Amino acid sequence: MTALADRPATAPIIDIAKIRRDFPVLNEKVRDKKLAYFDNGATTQKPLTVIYAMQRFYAAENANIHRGVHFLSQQATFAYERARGRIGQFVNAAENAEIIFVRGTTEAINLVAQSYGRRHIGAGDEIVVSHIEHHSNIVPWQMLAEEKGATVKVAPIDETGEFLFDEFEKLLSERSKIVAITHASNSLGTILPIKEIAAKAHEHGAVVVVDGAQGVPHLPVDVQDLDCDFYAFSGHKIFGPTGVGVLYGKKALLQDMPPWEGGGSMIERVSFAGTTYAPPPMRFEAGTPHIAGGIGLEAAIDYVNSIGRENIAAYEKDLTTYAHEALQEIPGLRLIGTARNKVAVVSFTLGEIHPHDIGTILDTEGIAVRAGHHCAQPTMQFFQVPATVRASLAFYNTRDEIDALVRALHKANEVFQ
Ligand code: C6P
Repeated sequence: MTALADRPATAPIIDIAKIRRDFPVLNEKVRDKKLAYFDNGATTQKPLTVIYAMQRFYAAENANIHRGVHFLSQQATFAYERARGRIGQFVNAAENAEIIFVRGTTEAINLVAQSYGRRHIGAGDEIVVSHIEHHSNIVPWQMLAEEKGATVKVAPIDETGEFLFDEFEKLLSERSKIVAITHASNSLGTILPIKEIAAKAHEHGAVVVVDGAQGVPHLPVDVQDLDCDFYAFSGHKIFGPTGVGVLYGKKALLQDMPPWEGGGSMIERVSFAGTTYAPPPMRFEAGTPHIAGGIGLEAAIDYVNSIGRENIAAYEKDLTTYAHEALQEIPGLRLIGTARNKVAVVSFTLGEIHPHDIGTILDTEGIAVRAGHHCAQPTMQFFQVPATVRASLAFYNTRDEIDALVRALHKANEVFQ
């Protein structure tokens, strides 16, 4: 289709054919066409190792955890806690107790807002977010601010979607108590300089909450190096199951935080005279958790490690550049989000065609994208568009699939001419 297809790959070789065999859904046909799955920002596909790990748990090892003396319960507890440890290593937490299992990024951020936030935020305090946050990293802070009489400040971006560090710095003062910031934007792909943001926020005494939903699937993450106070991510966006996610928190902060949900597992001792709470992480894990989910997430992390996070980042960078260059050839196509440092997210509009119509045409070609506001309405407002088409890539996507996308977009142009 395009001369770009002849461009030599500069990224380190990863064995795409093998990788694609590991993800059965990628070999499905959709609408009688070869599936090209570009909706990885919404959720990623699962490798067989994840599917088998969860199947094995339910078929041979299923039991509740932390409460049984019988063999299966002890095995399940061991597996779940081993998963916690593996996740801790993956993000380089100092201790396993800094890893809290939650349902996903949304729950992780709400946990911080409701527990840390309600204890530490008061009238007149300020919470700083960026203009390109997902609603999950805006609304919990607005709810907290409304309850406490605090204010949410917004760090601006430029017309490429780049985070304006100097402008962010100007917003900070002794009133800043929380900086809640995304590692990478889900609608534009912009990567934010978390380490520098955290250092600056700490100079002003603010704690730093990172929404890592779109960071961890694409970038190596070292929470100690970033020196963030909290880091949240979702299992299903990193090739693991839905319904399980992670909140990393610095131990000293977690120890000082009250529980936000009450129930079994999170207590030390309960009586009608009063209840005492377990230390972290159990203090924040009331009730029976998604045990198979934790085990599946461990398998996903092992899978990602087996490919290598540096290899993934390099391969995806090459593929994203290829996609940008190929898409720019299409008449009327406007890329939304062209920051220098991006994860594999390519957002665009095409002439006056509504993104939903484009999404529908692409679907008839077996191409799965997301068309909409991506739960980032303030970002859409900034670019003065109601919605975009978003192709969010993963390491199993290929240049051939990008070529198929380009062909389908030419077709959309013809249909709507
Ligand atoms: N973004 C997307 O299509 P949950 O739903 O809790 O797993 O993740 C929420 C979330 C938080 N932050 C960012 C940056 C995200 O991208 C998401 C989820 C999906 O972009 C669904 S809206």
